[in-house]
Amino acid sequence: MHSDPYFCPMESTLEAVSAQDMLSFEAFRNSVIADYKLAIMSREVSLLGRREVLTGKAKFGIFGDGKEVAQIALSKFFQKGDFRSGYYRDQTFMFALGVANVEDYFSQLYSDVHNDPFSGGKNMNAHFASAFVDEKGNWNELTQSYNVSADIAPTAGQMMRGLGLAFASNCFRNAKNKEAFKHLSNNGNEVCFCTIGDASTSEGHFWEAINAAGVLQVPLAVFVYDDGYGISVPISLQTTKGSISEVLKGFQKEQNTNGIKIYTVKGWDYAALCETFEEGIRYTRETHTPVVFHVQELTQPQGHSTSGSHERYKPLERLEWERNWDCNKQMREWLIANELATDEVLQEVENEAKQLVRADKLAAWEKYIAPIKEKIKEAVALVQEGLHETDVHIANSLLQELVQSKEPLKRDIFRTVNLILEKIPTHSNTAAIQTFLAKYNEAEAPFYSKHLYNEGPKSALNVSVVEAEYANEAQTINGYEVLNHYFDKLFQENPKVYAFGEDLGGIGDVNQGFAGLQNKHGIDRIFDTGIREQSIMGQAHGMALRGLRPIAEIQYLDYLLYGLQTLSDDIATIHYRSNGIQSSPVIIRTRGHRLEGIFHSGSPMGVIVNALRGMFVCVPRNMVQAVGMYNTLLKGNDPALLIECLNGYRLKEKMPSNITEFTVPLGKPEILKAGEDVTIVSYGSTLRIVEDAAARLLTMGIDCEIIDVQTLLPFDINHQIVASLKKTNRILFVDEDVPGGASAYMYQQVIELQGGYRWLDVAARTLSSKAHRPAFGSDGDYFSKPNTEEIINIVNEMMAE
Ligand SMILES: Cc1ncc(C[n+]2csc(CCOP(=O)(O)OP(=O)(O)O)c2C)c(N)n1
Ligand SMILES: [Mg+2]
Repeated sequence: MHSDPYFCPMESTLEAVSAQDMLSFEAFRNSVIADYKLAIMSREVSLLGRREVLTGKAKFGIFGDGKEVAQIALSKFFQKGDFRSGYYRDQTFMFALGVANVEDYFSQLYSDVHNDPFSGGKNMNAHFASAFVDEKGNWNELTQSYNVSADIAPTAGQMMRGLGLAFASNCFRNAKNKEAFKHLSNNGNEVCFCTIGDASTSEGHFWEAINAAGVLQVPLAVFVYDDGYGISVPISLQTTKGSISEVLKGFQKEQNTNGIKIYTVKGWDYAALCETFEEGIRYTRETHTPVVFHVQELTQPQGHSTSGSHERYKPLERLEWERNWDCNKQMREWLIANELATDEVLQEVENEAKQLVRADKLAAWEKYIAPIKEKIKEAVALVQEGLHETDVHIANSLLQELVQSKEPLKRDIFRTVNLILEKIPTHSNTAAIQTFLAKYNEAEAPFYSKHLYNEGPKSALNVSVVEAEYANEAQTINGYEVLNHYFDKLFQENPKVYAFGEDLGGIGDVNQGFAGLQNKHGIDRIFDTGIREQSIMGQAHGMALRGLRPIAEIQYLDYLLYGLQTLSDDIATIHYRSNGIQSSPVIIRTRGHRLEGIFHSGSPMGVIVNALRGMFVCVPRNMVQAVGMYNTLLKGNDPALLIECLNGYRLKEKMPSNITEFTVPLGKPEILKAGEDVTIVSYGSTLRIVEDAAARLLTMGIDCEIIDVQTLLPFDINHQIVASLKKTNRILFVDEDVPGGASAYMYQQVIELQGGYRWLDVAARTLSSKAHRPAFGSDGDYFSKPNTEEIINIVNEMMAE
């Protein structure tokens, strides 16, 4: 403890305070008052933000009131190059860093697609992001910026990403070739600041991340904002012993153990917050020991969000306590008690802060609403032009509402104008009005859809095709050996690539793709993890966001469900929800479709293609195709899942000579066997059953065309399958998912999207596994999964129809 009551460590304060100034009491006082002013500004943002929602200018609002002082304190120790993985309460933190300003904040609240710098109007308010990549998809100099990974709403999801962002610092600190990473890291000194609410620590994600951080020893600083509630549910129903710091004690690092360091601090105590954070952040930055700050006694002056009122569930005494222990009120009293400012000075500061916020809020609203009002004027002029006298009343009564609305939406323009055209079908200006609507739609709609995938030079779809080459004496080897040779060469050539997962390091994965490679390329690049799929996904995600190229394993496809939340909510949406300023090119490697029994033979591809829009889903039939897809993916910036066939590791394949260069294009099916009578569409390990059936059908005089779709996302970009259907007029989709799973997805793509229905002579069919999971043993497989006889029967039926 420092004896000087005014002491607040300011080494890394964001305000440029010179060393000399530091010594002066005046400078110290000014900076503390500036902090108070920021706290007041941020509070005003919360108060006005709520009002904007309640008066109809925005749809929903969630604010950071009651957490201002702690965030100002922690932001002092956030350095350039550091990362944040946080949640919706962090507005003051973001204002303090300058990552957000008040105008930006309100632009996002208004879901302004043109001016919300964090998500382009896609994410709810208070979901922040800073740019990690430039427009071409190249990584920025992240050592020079305050880095904020794009927020998600699912509580505790940020823990997974935070673990990964922190873990990347370990990768950089241990990297042999530091020169290659100069723009991404300063020797791994970067800390990841991870904020989370007290109630969200009830999620498994929190515990999985804390345990992994304790094992891995990463520079992760977790701030638990404890305001005693998760919406209406009190901490007594959330946390054992009602205290996260108490219950974490077993994780406490001791001499000669790993673990985490735990701090507790009151969220209204400015001086203690500064001191505690300074010590803890310095410690984790230097030692890479994770730290948890339990920030206690925080409040929610306006309750949880605009969706409700906390008077409904907080006892009167609690509400009274919250008023007295409001951090801004406490800071004000502290300033006066320590003679750092008088009441008059603070009133002036408060007035000025409030005025600034009002002006910026207004500016954001004007920016948002002016172009919409402009369009309304245009629409009104077009409707009134050439309007027949008898129709004036109809048109005006509809236009009036639009013109008088204080918060008109774009959709109101479309609705009103279309209604007018419906009611006045003889309007002489109909053509011009329709052109206006079409153009407006064309201009606006893309803002709501773009950036699901990379579109520019870093799109894997733009990677040029390099055919596999084979030397005359090319070896024929096992599929797993193809992978092993490939990974060996890949790790020699590309220092950004890392691989990890359960049983991947020491034994080189359960099918030996990495056998012997840890010894060769180092335990820092090829390594084992605990059994914790969700945080393996998060680990990969954080590394990828920081410019590395992780290949992370899910040991068997069935266990992807454990990692699905991070994949679906976070990784698959990051490019979209950050409006293209962040990318996470993870490659999730797994193996599946056919092994044994209920939990090792799953092929939940319908779940996957529906959950992972925003990722690529590759389903190669053999390991050479898999390698070609890995090569393609490594050239792009989008995340991908690649499923190797469990029944393919011991099949013999010829080894290409240009193993790290050849590419397999995504979204381009391959015709494995040309035929005239029936098109059979499938992928992955099922193709071997299809090929077996086709050979037997040929002896019966039925000539099948077999198409391997190769990737489910994207799916047959050039519509090659419908071209086959035009020839055969019969089509069967076969896979190992449940009925109505990915086979239904393929059916929809070809029959509806590609217009395949026009070429059908007989009803299109799907053949999948049974609805239950595959039973154990080879007969369990035969009676659960599609088998050769079933395919033969269906095809015969189709031929006879
Ligand atoms: C996975 C998930 N479950 C539920 C919700 C709905 N929800 C949003 S915030 C919240 C309470 C969170 O409380 P806490 O973590 O204490 O944060 P606070 O809002 O109090 O700062 C809940 C239940 C959600 N967003 N995500
Ligand atoms: Mg809470």
